[in-house]
Amino acid sequence: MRTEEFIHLEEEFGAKNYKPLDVVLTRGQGVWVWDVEGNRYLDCLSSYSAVNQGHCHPRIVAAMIEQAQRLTLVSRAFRNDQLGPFYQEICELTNSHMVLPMNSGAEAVESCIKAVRKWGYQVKGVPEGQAEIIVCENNFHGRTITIVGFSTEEQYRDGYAPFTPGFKVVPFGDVEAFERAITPNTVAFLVEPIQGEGGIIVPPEGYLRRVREICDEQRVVFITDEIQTGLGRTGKLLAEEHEGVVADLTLVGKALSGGLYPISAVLSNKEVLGVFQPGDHGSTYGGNPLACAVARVALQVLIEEKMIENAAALGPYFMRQLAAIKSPHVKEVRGKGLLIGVELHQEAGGARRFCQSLKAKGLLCKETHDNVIRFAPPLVVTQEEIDWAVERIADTLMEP
Ligand code: IF1
Repeated sequence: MRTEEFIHLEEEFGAKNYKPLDVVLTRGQGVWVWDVEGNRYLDCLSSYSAVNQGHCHPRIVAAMIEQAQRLTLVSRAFRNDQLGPFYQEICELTNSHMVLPMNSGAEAVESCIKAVRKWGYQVKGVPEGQAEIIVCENNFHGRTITIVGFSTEEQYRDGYAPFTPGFKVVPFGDVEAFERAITPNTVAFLVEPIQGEGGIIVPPEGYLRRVREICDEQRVVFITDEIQTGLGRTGKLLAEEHEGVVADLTLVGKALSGGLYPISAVLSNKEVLGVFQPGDHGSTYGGNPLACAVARVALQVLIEEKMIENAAALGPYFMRQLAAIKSPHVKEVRGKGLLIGVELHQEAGGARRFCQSLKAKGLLCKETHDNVIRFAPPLVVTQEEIDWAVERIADTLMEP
C-alpha cells in the first residue's frame, strides 16, 4: 500500500482528533525513521520525547522480546520478579523513597492528585473536601477530564464540562503569584520545569528554588511534571536538577520505556505516597513485568551510553547553530539541552508550513502553539547529524 491508501484508511475509520503531517512511517532506527515510500527522515520530535534513547534501541528491543517470551502480565493480585528490582533501580537513580508505577503520563498525574489530596486530609489536616492544588497558566499535563479541567487552553476544555473542582491557576514563572495563591487548604503545587506544549517556556532562573523554599515553609507538596523534561532531555536526568532542587513528587513517563511501551511513574521523595493503603488505588497493567523489564533497560542505556551527557553537550551546540541562522522569520531560539523551541514572528504565517517544508527536506518536526517549531531529536544524535539538520532548517527558514 502507498501513502495515500494508508491516509485514506485513517480518514475513513479513525476519530479525527489529530491532524498529522502526511507521512506514513514504517521503520525507525536511532534518530532516523523511514516512510512507506522508502524516504528517510531525521526525527526531531522523538515522539514528544518518548524516544530519547533513539528508535528501536537494540538493547531495549532485546529485553522486551526476552521478557515477552517469559511473562508479561500477572496483575497486581500477585507479585512479579521485575517489579522489585525496577523499584530499587529507579529509586536509587532518582534519590526517591517510593514509587508508584502507572501506564500513561496522564495516569501518573491523576495518581499524584489522588495522593496529595489524601495526604492533605490525613497528614496536613485539611478539612475534608477542601483540598486545593495550584497549577500554572499554559500548563500541559494530559487529557483526562480532571487534567483538562485545569488547562487554560480553551480547545482542550471545550465541550467537556463539568470538571473536577479544587484547582487554582497562577502565572508560570511568577513566585509572588504562587505565594499569594496559597491558603491553609493548599496541598500541592504542580508544575512543569519547562513548559513543553506551552511553547518550550523556560522559567526565570531561581524560580523552582524559590518555589521549593515556599513549599517547605507553607507545607505544600511540590510536584514536578517531568514527563517531557525528564530522563535526560534537558541535559540532566531530571530538569529540576538544573536548579538543584528536589521535588516531593516527580512524575516521569514517555522515555521511561524508550518509546517501546507505555510506562509512567510517580516518584516520591517524601512519604506522600505512603498514604495509599491496599485498595486505595490501582491499575491492571501498572507495574507489569514487561513494563518493568523494558523500563529497567531503558534507564540503563540512558546512563551507560551517556545520552544525558550528549544532550548536555549537543543541546547548546544545536541552539547556537539555530540562533546563528539570519532569518527574518525568527523571533527567538530558546530551550535547554535537546528541548529547543524556535519562535517565529506572527507575520511568518505559522510554524506548520515550515514543518511541511522541513518534511520535504527529510526532517520531521512539529509546531506547538502555532508559532513555535520544536526541535527535540533523540539524545543519541551526533554533531554531524545536527549539522545536517541545521543546513536544512536554515534553508527552510530563509524561504519567503
Ligand atoms: C498529545 C504536547 C508534548 C506532557 C506532560 C503529561 C503528559 C504530557 C508535561 C501526558 C504529554 C503530549 C501528549 C500528546 C502531545 C504531547 C505534547 F504537545 F501536547 F505538549 F509532549 F509536548 N505531562 N504530552 O507533555 O502524558 O498521557 O500523553 O502519556 O497528543 O496529547 P500522556
